[in-house]
Amino acid sequence: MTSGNLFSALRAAFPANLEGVAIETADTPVPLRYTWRDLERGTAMLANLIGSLELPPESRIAVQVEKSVEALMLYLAVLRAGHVVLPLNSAYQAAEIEYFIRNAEPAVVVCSGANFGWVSKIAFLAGTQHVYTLNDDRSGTLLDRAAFQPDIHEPVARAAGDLAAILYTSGTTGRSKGAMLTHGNLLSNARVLKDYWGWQKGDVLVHALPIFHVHGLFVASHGALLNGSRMIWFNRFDARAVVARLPEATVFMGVPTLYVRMLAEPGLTRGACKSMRLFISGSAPLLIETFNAWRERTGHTILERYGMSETVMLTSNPYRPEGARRGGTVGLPLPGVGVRVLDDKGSPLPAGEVGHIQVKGPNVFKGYWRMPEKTADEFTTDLWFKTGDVGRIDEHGYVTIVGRSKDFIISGGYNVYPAEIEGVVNELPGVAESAVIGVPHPDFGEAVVAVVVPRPGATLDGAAIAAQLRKQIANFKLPKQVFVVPELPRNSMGKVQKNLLREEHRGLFVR
Ligand code: MLC
Ligand code: AMP
Repeated sequence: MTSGNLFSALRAAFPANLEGVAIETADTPVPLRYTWRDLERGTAMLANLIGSLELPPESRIAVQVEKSVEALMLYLAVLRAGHVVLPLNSAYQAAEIEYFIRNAEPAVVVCSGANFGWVSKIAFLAGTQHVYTLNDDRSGTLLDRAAFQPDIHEPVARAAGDLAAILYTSGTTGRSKGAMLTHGNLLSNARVLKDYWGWQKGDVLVHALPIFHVHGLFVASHGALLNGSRMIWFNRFDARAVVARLPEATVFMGVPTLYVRMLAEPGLTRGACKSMRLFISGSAPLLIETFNAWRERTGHTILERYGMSETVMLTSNPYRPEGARRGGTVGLPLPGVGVRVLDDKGSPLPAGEVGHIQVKGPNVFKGYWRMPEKTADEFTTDLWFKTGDVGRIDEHGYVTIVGRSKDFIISGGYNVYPAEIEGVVNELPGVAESAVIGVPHPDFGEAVVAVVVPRPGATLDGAAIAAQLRKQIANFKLPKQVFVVPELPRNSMGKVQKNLLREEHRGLFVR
């Protein structure tokens, strides 16, 4: 039987002799070079360690660690061992982690050594049997244990419909939902992108994105691995250092903030980009100013694409001809992906009209983990997934995203849900109510801002609120500014008018 295990497909693309460098680190104290054989052996040893735990099929393995090549190997090893990876943003704080662990009930949790105290307490209380540590300097109990394992391992057979990963995405109401992605979802998408973006022999990817979300973990890593391509690997994004390595590379992927920061580097020149074949942007809207400035400076046209945790990649601007890449649009539906735009009543709209974007395809997830009602709500009766994005498709098939029907902010490529932050703020002593909004920001695209109303008789201080929130939520969700006001603007129905607040504060960070 041919296994549908995603790992096996990626492994099949490694060079036959396993020689040559697969990944070279760019920001470790000394450069580390991992050969294809190192990836093969390292993932085998980790998969054997996981196998030795004799976990039930499709056990969840939650991972909250700093980025490293070993963290990527752990992801691959979980696939190889036939279990389900649960990648978690390293910025999440205790309350956030507790929710994910209680909800997903992972059999294994891997965290950084620095967080072992509080993470292991949460995990053991939630019934997790095994907690390991993994640090970005190759230390920790995970690798210590794996070192005793054999370096040969037969990938566990998986069907295309079996779970490979659960990615938590927040909702406008209630808590985060775990989007269940299958081996087939991820592999079909990776294969389509390999072809669509013209991955070729000799490609070298600069990998500078975090590996706990779709963009860095799936789109970037799978792209390089499925093409047997070398990666220049950054554990942290540093614009100057990345620009310095472009002359050795051919492909780069980033969220718009990365492009904005690289444009601020004088070293970003046509010469520095001479070997580059493709610059890809996604996860948040790329401003047309950035698109144009990049073309002017480097001679390259950024290819913008659109995707989601629930669906991996949906649309992309064309690879060829380069002139067909249209700034301000997210391009055309990828082969095999259906994209349609509907009005509020659910009727299809003609080309050019703005409505709700719905999608269908082999890339679309299996549903939300243990939330059948939420899953049912997000699909139409004819099984199209409601993205929550609002946009239009022009007569040539190009999709433009103009807004979101869900209330969320995208800050530096990370989604922030106002309802979640408001929930935390409203619990603080002296707070009557709050409204969290996104306003334009030159670096992060949008920045989080909170407007807070005190209870009668209470005195609140914006800076003190921000300091308190820092202990409770991931740093990228923190309001960059907190305003204390006597009341929130409301319409005649009593609904908070966030549009007025956004208008009032839209000049806070930009002119
Ligand atoms: C960091 N900070 C942020 C932030 N990232 N604030 C708002 N939004 C963000 N995204 C703040 C920190 O809280 C901290 O504040 C200060 O910036 C410095 O922290 P840092 O960790 O040193 O920041 P830096 O390394 O500069 O990170 C910025 C960044 C990072 C842009 C490199 O956010 C990033 O890697 N973003 C990529 C996100 C991504 O991969 N998204 C893909 C999702 S997948 P303080 O106050 O503590 O100093 C998806 C689907 C799809 O959406 O289509 O791809
Ligand atoms: P996430 O749930 O973190 O995967 O974020 C997915 C959301 O990011 C989508 O629903 C879009 O709103 C947004 N997104 C992704 N790519 C783009 C893009 N190129 N332009 C605008 N928004 C995007």
